[in-house]
Amino acid sequence: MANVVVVGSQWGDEGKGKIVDWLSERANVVVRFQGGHNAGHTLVIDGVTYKLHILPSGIVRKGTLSVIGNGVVLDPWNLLQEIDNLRGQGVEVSPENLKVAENAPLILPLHANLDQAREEALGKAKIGTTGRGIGPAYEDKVARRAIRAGDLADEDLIKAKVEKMLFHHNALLRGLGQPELIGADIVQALMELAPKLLPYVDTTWMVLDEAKKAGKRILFEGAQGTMLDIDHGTYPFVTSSNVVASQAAAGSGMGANAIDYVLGITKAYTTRVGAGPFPTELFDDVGAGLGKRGHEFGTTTGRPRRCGYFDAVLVRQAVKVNGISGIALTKLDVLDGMDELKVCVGYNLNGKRIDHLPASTKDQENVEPIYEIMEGWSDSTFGARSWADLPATAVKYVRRIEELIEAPVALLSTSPERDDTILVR
Ligand code: 2SA
Ligand code: MG
Repeated sequence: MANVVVVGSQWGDEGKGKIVDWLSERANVVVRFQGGHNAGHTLVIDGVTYKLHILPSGIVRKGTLSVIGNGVVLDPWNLLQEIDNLRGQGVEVSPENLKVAENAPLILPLHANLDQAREEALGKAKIGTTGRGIGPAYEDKVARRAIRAGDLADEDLIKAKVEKMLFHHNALLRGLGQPELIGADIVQALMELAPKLLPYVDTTWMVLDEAKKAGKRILFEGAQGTMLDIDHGTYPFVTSSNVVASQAAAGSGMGANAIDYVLGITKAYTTRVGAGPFPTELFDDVGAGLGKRGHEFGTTTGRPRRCGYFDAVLVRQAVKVNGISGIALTKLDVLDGMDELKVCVGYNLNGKRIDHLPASTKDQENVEPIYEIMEGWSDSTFGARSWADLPATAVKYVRRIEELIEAPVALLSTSPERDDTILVR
């Protein structure tokens, strides 16, 4: 495999961290191309757990270059903290193995404050964001007033940009009856930060072009999942970036032809954190059992995840909008011991059968899943390392999923340990 994009095919938390880590062993460069520290990728290596939020997963491997691309919104204070934490765990991080795009917009404290204040004001109608300031930072990027990593080299520019940014944000604060922000304070905080961040800042599209020319293998590490994509997800209950595979090109400054393979990470059942439609959600003991056995708590916020049956309609849609070449199926072992399994194969909407998730929020809330019932298995699949180790009914489940989603299972993962990865094809 040459250059691979890894994307989540559901609502995030599909187990991308482990697969990305497994793939990063075979890559020379790992690139984050969207999102920010709302991602939470857990890596377990030789029994040591690393929790990454903004750093690309390649960072824990010697000799691998990690790139934070222009498509990311970067909280620089959080980045420096994460670097410190990793160093505390004995991981080397330096401008040699970490590069930050000069054109990556920064998340400032005002963005996180706004994110949280808005969620609070929305009350029951809230999105359930991670509160990290992701949405407001992307808003400022699109509104052309963002401060970008490379700007930190120029104090005069920072002063002008902060003023422009506050022209907007202070008007908002005034409207809410809240105290206005003082530009000089923000400028000072950014200037104190500058010497710490700037050593990592680079023209990353060029770095990546050089890597490509040198025949290096590049891994694009997606965060969140397709149903959280700003265009293709369950809008407005989505994150504020494009998370689909094509964003790997735009969000890193590489051409679309840099992508050789799109790997969709897919959990053997479905979970979601935060609010929004979830057709196969379970509110019974079966759902609670999935959450318990699957340790379904968010890496970033620790929130319990909502759980439900596998939704093949939704994943098939993800296969199409990403151009998924094959999937990595994760957490099959969580289904061990269930007598029967249900797989959603279509929806009923107002008395009509449909085979895709409609775009309207109202329709998304009203679709009723049509289930196919499959036999479960009692044997353990946990830690299985070969296809032959799997119970026949588990194999049947996997094969049926492949058929329904119109994509092959390229990898099967049966535990958080890296070595328990079954290469199917
Ligand atoms: P935000 O903070 O503006 O991005 O929140 C908007 C919605 O997006 C959801 N969201 C997520 N849902 C699941 N996982 C997320 N991150 C993963 C983690 C990382 C991953 O483990 O924490 O799998 O890549 C994530 N980030 C945002 C959020 O719940 C809101 O519904
Ligand atoms: Mg996660």
